Amino acid sequence: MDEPTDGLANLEGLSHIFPRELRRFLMVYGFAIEEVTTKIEILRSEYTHLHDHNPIEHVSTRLKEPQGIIDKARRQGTGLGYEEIRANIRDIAGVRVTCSFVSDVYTIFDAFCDQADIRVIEVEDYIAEPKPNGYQSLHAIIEVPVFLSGGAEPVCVEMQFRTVAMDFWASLEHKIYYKYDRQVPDRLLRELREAADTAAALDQRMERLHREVTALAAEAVEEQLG
Ligand code: 0O2
Repeated sequence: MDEPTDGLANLEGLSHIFPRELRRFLMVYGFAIEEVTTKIEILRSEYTHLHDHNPIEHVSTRLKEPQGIIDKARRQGTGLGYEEIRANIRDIAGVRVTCSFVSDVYTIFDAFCDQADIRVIEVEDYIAEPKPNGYQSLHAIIEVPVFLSGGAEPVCVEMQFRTVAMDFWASLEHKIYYKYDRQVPDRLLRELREAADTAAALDQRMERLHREVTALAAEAVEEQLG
């Protein structure tokens, strides 16, 4: 039988062993990801069936590795006990929702956060106020109940809502950042900032086109009916 551990303290370099307590700790975050993705999938289906428009391009999820949790706890000066980690590291479970248009980002975000069992803990709107490097996304830390045999456990999930253009920019920026070991030359930083502005302009343009096409299609239907 697995030995109980004193939180993650004795796991450095041993994260492949995964004692039972750690497996249970991570399992609950995995269930929270499942709860959240089910909610998002239901919203996607509802919009597709009732509004003839699929606002969600794709959904991706990630569960932080034990070593990543330990590294973050050390950076934050958080102790390595499970309770401290649970209380202070709120991005162990992450769900990213990539939408077609900026309006879809807010529509899905509102529909998700308005659900009775979702508690919104913190929202950071990097679309309204992009980061200095140009990064855009709508971030939220939420709590969702996970129903286990012993009762419901509220679990934190970091949610990111963004458009395809924002996602494209962020994934390239992330690669460049790591390629240069976080010391990106000034010229590239300037270009990345400009590329973020281009992506935002593309988002605006595509949204306008989408509205025009939708209006034209509605007119065509009205003409046929009337
Ligand atoms: P991963 O593997 O994606 O989780 P913190 O995460 O707590 O250290 P903070 O300031 O509380 O930092 O969170 P913030 O700024 O909301 O960022 C959390 C996540 O957003 C990051 O997770 C990235 O996924 C994404 N993100 C934030 N800023 C940028 C950025 O400038 N460029 C890119 N490409 N992504 C960004 P992690 O921790 O980096 O990794």
